[in-house]
Amino acid sequence: MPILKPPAIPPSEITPPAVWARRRELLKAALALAGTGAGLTLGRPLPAASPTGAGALEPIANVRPSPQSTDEPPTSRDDIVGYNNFYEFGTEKEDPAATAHTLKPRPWAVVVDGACEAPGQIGIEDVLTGFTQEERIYRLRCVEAWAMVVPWVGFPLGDLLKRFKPTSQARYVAFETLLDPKQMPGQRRAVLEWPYREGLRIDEAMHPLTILATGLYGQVLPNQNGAPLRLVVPWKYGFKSIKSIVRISFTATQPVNTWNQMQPDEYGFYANVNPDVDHPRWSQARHRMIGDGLFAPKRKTLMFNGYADQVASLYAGMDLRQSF
Ligand SMILES: Nc1nc2c(c(=O)[nH]1)N[C@H]1C(S)=C(S)[C@@H](COP(=O)(O)O)O[C@H]1N2
Ligand SMILES: [Mo]
Repeated sequence: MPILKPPAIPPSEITPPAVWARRRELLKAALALAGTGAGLTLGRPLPAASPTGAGALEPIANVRPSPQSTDEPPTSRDDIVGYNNFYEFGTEKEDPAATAHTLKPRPWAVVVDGACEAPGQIGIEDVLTGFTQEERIYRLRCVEAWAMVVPWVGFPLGDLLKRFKPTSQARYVAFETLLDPKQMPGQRRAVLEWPYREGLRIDEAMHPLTILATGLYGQVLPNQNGAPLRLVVPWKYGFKSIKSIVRISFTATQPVNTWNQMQPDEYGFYANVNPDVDHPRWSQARHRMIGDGLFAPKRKTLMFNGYADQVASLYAGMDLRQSF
């Protein structure tokens, strides 16, 4: 059934970072005030957000630190689990934390098919126990001006892909999020073409920096961050990091990716963080870290999000203005 294209909604600043920061600061100020008076009922700090499953999330055993990590200080967990982009649970940054409790991340299986010798599926328990879980502290940068440093738990995507024996026909890898409007009420509205889809070229998918994340801050992923399994590609904009994956397919041709399908002139297939290629409606040369104060200066955005030494060679000979 054809879906009527709604007016363009970018994966955007419906709640801009500055407004979010201001809300948090007001909340802190209100709490401080309550603390000074006889604020008996408000003596206990209120959570800044109410992250789904906070406090009840399983720790991941035997996580080893990864040498691939940045040494930048991680963003606070409250911000990572309270300020999200996950249109299956609403278009505002605070919606997923409030509503993603309807997602059931267990049991869960991921189908792997397409151009490979051993297609099949793998359950989330086998994903958690079958691969060496590493803590990798990566920066996630959105197309708009916000970024976070996240201590992900995960493992290289390539480790999983190899088990399914891709053939020489496998030039790309396509990913799909769960399609289930009961669990994902945002899918009842045609704000995007569901299910959410993403793709990588095979060499990008096999690059050791590309991970499947199973957790953050030492625990399994909260629903709003893409439970039970999501992609993280640290040198690309956040929209490549598809959440709650149910299908991975090896393909011969470049797969569809949702934001490119919606707005091809604004969101390319490659989506490499590139300060020299502006989004048509804003500059991408600078960004703000979530958690920096309201008046902190924006930071200069680095080519490939600071991972140029590791990944620039993947794009040798390509015109990155053309392939943005
Ligand atoms: N299925 C799905 N995956 C998604 C999105 C989405 O709306 N649906 N949003 C993307 C965008 S634009 C960003 S910036 C990141 C946000 O990840 P975070 O909420 O863990 O910070 O998820 C990406 N993955
Ligand atoms: Mo994003």
